[in-house]
Amino acid sequence: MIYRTLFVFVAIIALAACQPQKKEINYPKTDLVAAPLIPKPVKTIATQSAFGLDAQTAIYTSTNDPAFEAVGQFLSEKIKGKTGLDLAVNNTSDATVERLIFINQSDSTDLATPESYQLYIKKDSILLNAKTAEGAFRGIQTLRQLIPEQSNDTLTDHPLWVIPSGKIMDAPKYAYRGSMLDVSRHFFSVDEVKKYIDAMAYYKMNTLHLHLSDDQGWRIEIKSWPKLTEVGGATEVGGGEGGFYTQEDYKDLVAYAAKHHITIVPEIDMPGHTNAASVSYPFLNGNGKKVEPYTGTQVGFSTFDAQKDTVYSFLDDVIGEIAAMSPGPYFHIGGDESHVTKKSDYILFIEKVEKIVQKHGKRMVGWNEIAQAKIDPSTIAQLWSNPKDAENAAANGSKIIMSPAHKAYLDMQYDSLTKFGLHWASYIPVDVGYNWDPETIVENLPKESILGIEAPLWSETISNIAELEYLAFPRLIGYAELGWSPTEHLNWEDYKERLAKQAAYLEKMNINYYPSKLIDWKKD
Ligand code: TNX
Repeated sequence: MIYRTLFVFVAIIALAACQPQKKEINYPKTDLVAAPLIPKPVKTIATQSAFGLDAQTAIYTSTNDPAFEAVGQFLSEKIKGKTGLDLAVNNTSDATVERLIFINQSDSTDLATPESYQLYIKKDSILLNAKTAEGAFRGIQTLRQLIPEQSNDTLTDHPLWVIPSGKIMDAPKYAYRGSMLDVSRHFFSVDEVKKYIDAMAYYKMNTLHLHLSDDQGWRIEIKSWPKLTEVGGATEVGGGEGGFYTQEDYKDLVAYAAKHHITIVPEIDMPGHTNAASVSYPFLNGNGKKVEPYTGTQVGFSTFDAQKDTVYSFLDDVIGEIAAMSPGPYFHIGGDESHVTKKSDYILFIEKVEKIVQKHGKRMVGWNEIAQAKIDPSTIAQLWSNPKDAENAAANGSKIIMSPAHKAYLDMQYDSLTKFGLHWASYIPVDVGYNWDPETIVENLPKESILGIEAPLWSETISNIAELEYLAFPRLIGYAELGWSPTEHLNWEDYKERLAKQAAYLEKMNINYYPSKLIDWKKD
């Protein structure tokens, strides 16, 4: 099969080379190494020539895996959006084709991870090698970023987009590169989350954690417990109307994320942060008080009753329904700030819920507090506050997701003048968000224990997409680079020049970014 694909590739190149009408184009000198790519690739070699993208360019992919064809289609759509060119995918009968982009499934041992890719850009062809469609998808983001905003109309008699030639060998540092949206404190619609996914994918992030429940709102329809959304979904911080995803909405989001090779990690926060669930079904409540809807921003006052069997049957249904709609490997159980749960109850609860998550075929993830319980080594702890918890979890064999609040929380204000956001952990200007090393943030953490990094965006202070984007951008782009690029490439001075050049993309995407004065933004 591979040989057949390669044969098709070679044959097409030969065919293209024989085209009588083909004219040599005198490309200007280019420098692939200087391209403002984010995340910065592992290895880049420039060959100073160029590939001219124009209407005579076609896209071909390996056809043995339909997912590769889908990556080709995705690239074609994005090229159309950026340049207006409508490039055919796998149409071998077009005789006008002069240049090719070939997305090739390769079993080369140089492709060490599923997301690794190699990009060879020459005058007449671009070859993208990847072992998996996921790797190919990461590779085409690099290609998208290399296409200039403006065409060059002086080289030929028609518009042509000049892509610098050379070689890129690339692979991620961490397998998990994510962000979290808190859709509970304020609800965000399916389309708003999709827009966030678009930007995450462009910067090669691969995981979106959705914080689907909290004291102020329950956001995911559970068919066996309908009041969760009927009652618990109708509130949010500040008294707004809330909202929730139907199961169809959620599946739509999961599918959209999958098309972008992004995994959704659903979170139902418990045993604390559960007021909205307990308002819907008061038997769940374990704090001994009458439950009322809550639209404030305090934390730590609610808890499930860890002693009741019915609580666990309820959770079996909830986790089961969500797990069945979530193809990713993870289920996040929260576990943070359970200040009114007795410690022994907390431990009992985490250990019981871990079994339920595993029964439904998922790997449990929880905020660092879960390390107080005897968790399974397959369970993942997400560091946000206490480094000791991360150390303990790692010593027990667990992997750690790094989200230290003082470095990685997107809801921290940039400075004291930022209109939205909080500053309980720190102010996080754009450079501070970029300048930290996930490997040294916890003293005694072996680097093999780090699964990756995640930038959470809590939504107590933001109630619409413009506010959400103002906090997330441009810092999210820095976290994407921290999660992907090798440590030796991480350099603020170099990064800020590349970040400056993201303005054109952010503006085209209509993303409301914070125009930090640390950056000399370049809009074209
Ligand atoms: C702490 S981080 C929380 C959230 C808040 C956030 C605000 C974590 C696991 N818990 O409940 O929204 O701070 O920054």
